Amino acid sequence: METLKSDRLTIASVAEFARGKTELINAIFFSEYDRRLLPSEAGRTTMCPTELFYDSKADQSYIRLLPIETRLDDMSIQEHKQNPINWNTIELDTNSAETMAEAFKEVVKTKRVPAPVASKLGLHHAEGATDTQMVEIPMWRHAMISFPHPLLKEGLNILDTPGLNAMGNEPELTINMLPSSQAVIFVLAADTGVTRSDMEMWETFVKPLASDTKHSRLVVLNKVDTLWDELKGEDDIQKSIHTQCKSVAKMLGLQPDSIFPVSAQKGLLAKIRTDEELLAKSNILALESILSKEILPQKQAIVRDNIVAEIGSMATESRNLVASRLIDANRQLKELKGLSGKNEDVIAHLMKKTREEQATYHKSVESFTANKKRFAEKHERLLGQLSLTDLDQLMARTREKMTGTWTTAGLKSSMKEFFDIITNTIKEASDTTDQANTLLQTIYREFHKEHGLTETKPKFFSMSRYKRDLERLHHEAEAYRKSPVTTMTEQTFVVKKFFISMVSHARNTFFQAHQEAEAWGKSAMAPLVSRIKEHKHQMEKRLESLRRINESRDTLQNRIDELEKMARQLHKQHTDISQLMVTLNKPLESFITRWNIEVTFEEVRAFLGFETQRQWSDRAIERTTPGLFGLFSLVVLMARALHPKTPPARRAAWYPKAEPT
Ligand SMILES: Nc1nc2c(ncn2[C@@H]2O[C@H](COP(=O)(O)OP(=O)(O)OP(=O)(O)O)[C@@H](O)[C@H]2O)c(=O)[nH]1
Ligand SMILES: [Mg+2]
Repeated sequence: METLKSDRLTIASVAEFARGKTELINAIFFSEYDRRLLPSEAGRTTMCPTELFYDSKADQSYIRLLPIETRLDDMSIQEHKQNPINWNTIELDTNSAETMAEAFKEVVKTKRVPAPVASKLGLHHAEGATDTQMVEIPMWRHAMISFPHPLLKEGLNILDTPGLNAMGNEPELTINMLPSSQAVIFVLAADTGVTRSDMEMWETFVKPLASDTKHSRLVVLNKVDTLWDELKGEDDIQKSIHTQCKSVAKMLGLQPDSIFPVSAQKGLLAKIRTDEELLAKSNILALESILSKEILPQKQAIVRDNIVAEIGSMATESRNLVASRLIDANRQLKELKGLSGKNEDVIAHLMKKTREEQATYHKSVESFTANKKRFAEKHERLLGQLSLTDLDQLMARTREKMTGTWTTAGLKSSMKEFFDIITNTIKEASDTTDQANTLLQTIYREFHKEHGLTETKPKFFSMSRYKRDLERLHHEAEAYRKSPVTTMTEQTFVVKKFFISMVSHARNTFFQAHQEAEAWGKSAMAPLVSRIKEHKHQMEKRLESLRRINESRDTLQNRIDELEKMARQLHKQHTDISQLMVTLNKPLESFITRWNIEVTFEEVRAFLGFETQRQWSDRAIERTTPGLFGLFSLVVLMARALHPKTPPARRAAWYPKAEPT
């Protein structure tokens, strides 16, 4: 839901520390800054989950940092995000890559605190540290970086994560952020091979994501440059890389060709120096191409779903309406054509028949209204069951109990209680949904039977997605409690933190279910209501035209002509809407292939002054346009030859210009 709403796409990189996650992000996404933008160093570098994105609502680029101390309160990161007050904000000067890289260093800052303070924050530190000993902990719990990089502006979100311990420490990462991302890159390093903690990460955090088909999971074997032995021939090097990929694949239970051997560091270097040979050797481009192949269709699907969700039902609705008008017009036509030459009695009889029909119709509308009320009651009940007020009370109680208890057993029992209650509520809501759906089906069926109108299918509501989500959550809570990660840190603290983020995730699920149920209930009857209105209108019109014909015979042919014209128009409308619907459901490929062309048109207008020619004659325009194109291409090629990297921009003192036009 979140993705559909915001049309964002998240790529997350996950791995044990120092495998080169951050370097990979630098190399793939930010090489044009001609330097290492995000801090990447030997040892632990990234200290907290870092999100890179573009916030179009803010007027300034920024880094927002959530202090580590907020771990002591019971708010989830998601909740903190709603409130900028809790964050330290640094304004980001995007004019120079250097100052940006400097500002990013703030994100990886640490501080030294006495061991008990670290414990209290639930952060892992070396066993047996005495109370007076100082330990190093991250300054920040979470970082959000917004700046107008083109990819980020397109809606790409990048999530850089710290190594294993930190992952275990911030359960929201694993409960919310990773499952809601569209692609996860799991990074291993050729110099360390697959260690125990790599395996643990894989098993705990990455492998389970595969059950969700929406995910792309890429496994990267980084730092293959450590295998570039200069005493060996190229073939031998390739062979040893291949062998390592094979053994990695075996350990992870994957096919050998699903492991990507790359060198992020050399890739970044090659891009900065425009060293084609090194770039090819680093294999970064192959990874990029796979990434875009996997990601683009997802982006397309998101956009398409959005469009279809927005106008798909509208189109269906209009098509049905047009179809019913068409049927009615044809019916009237048949009636009227049969009338020519008949006497007044027949017309009077027809009028009587129509009036009777009208009466029966009114009766059935009454029964429909009664049914509609029954449905509204069911819907009301469903909304009550999914009520956030009740849930909020339950959440408050659960949190209170959890905060009060420091024993794992105590936490377990309050968690169990919480899950028992919500499982039951969801079950009840699901029963109500079934009843409401059945009722809806009956109403539609009766309506069709009585009025013989064109088929409109009711839209049913399903709780199954939410049920599944909560089941997954419950399952994860159980698995997490037993996972080895928890034993590494302050057990109760982490378990507590984890459960609290679960509770807020559960709230989110309820919230979405409630919203969807509400919208559904409101629109479920709408097609029938509009059909009734339409039908009423049509019957009145029929009576009206019969009356007019009864009064003076010669309007009959006019009326027939009128109806025929209307039928033709309706038929065309029907075809148009059907075509629109076909287009809507087609992949966006044709649109994407046109993208380059459209961009070229836009740019030649903006920069080369196309369409603003001074000549008057068409032939002169036809001559100069290709001429301009050709000239422009030459200029570009010459500029490229003269300045292979960045062509200098001529600027005036009053007009700072970073790039040439
Ligand atoms: N030789 C070599 N070194 C690399 C490569 N990629 C990254 N490194 C180095 O490995 C070290 C760790 O890289 P990072 O990008 O900080 O690793 P990380 O996975 O983000 O680590 P954390 O942030 O600590 O979780 C740095 O010194 C990088 O320069 C590579 O392809 N080859
Ligand atoms: Mg890092």
